[in-house]
Amino acid sequence: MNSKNSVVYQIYVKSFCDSNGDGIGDLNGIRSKLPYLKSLGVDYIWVTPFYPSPMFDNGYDVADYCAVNPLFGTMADCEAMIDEANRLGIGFMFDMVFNHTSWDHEWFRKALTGDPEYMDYYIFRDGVNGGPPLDWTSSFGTPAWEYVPALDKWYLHLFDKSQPDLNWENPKVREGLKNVIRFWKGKGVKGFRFDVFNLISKPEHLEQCGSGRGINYCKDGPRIHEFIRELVTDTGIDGMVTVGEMSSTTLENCIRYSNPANRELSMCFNFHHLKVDYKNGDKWTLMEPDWNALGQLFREWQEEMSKQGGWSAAFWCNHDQPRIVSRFGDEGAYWKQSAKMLGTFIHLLRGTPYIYQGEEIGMTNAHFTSIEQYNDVESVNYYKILLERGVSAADALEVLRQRSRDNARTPMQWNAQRNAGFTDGAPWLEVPDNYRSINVETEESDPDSILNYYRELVRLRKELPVIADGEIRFLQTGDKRVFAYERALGRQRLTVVCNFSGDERNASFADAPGAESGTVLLANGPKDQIERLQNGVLKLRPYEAFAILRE
Ligand code: TEU
Ligand code: CA
Repeated sequence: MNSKNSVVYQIYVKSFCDSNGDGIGDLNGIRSKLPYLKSLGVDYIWVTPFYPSPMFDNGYDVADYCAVNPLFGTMADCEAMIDEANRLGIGFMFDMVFNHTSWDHEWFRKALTGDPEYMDYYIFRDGVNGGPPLDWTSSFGTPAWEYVPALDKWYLHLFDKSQPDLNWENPKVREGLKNVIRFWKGKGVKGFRFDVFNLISKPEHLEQCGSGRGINYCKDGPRIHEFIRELVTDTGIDGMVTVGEMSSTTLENCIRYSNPANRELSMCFNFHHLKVDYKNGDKWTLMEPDWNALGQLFREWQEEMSKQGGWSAAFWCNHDQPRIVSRFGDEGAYWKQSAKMLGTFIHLLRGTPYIYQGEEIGMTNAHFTSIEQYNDVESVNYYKILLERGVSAADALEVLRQRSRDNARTPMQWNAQRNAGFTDGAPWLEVPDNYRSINVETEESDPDSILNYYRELVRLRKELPVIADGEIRFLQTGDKRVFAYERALGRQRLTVVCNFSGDERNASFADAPGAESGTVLLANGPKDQIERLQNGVLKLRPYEAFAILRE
């Protein structure tokens, strides 16, 4: 597997940098920003899908896995981007959307003609009593089965109806997808991210499943480990960096996916920690974060992964999540402190940290005020669903302001000029109005900026083996909004303390004996923590974060 001191940067291509003024980010735009990414110190770039697509789900509906969408550039642009990054020592990780294709993919087009060979690439079933085979909903709120009158059959789509699910039981599907990996590997790509990967193995007796959200029946299915191992070993990518998006997986499965002995993946994303503010598990009902649950989840997953040889992807943000500073931090009075605190917590964990574009400068949620400003299929669908549930338009908009995926997808804020320097044209999604103060150029010139703090976090992981390789143990702090952990390697100890609140809080050091004999390695404010410690208790500043190192 890749080395444990690596850091990954995620680019949402549509919103990163537009090189030709059409308002849409593109591959040449990415290439032009490689020196910036080099200066951040990242090792890999995960770039979201840029393949031909009708864009119902912004490219996660792939019509051709081995080509470039003209919206984003050409194959020559793509090759130049890969080669340039490789020269700089940065590897690309491409996004493999293998649970489903677009309905424009040639396999599905052939299936729709009734060709039995290609119908078996997908999951077609007969209806029941004139309705779908099962009463399932998709992840985007719509029914999960779509009727095809010409075939008198229904097909499964766990996401949008333009994203029919593939039938992984069919060896031809698996072979076809292996060829996609081989193709990009041949172009010099250094790793892969696999979209909703733990949904690919469907239940053995699909027809007998109950009703509800389809994905709940499909996660970590019966042949999942076999399918992953086969794909990885047959394409020879088991030495490369690979990450599976494993929404709602179990800890036990996560360890199996990522323990090198199983030859499956380098690591997994899971989202349990990003559901602690979902009321009764519903993303669309607002709730304050359950801090106890958040602390407990990190403790359990980090410690067990460490003990049982698993490896985590450590992250707060991606293109599907609201901005973390707006969510678990404070984008107002404590914008800078809280963004740095959240970065500290993730980057000093055991696992590979991911930085989502704009996180490193403390980008916030979009602050949209009208439904017309939203683009995302999920947001648009759920706005309607919320109104149907009787939620007022104002309340529904408030839910979107906090939960919409578009919060993450606003253009990258490069400078204080028009459109934040993202494009010379009209951006496909509006730029938040705070770009005049929150942008790369401004933060480059401020030694105390969030950007420069992230640079330090990345550098420390490379300098200190205790960060990259150490064991982890969570500490009792006596406060549910103060999270602390200790990393250990040989005789070295790194104690990390983070105040996840905008109040002064007391942190007990009883669980970290000897910490006061170390030195403060890093802090998001003055490095005076050891002097302030009294009788093993430290009064923390709002959103304070620091790390103490000792031999
Ligand atoms: O995401 C899957 C996923 O779990 C989330 O999109 C989830 O549906 C959403 O956050 C629920 O609120 C992956 C991609 O990251 C996403 O962009 C795609 O839309 C989705 O798969 C389908 O390919
Ligand atoms: Ca463009």
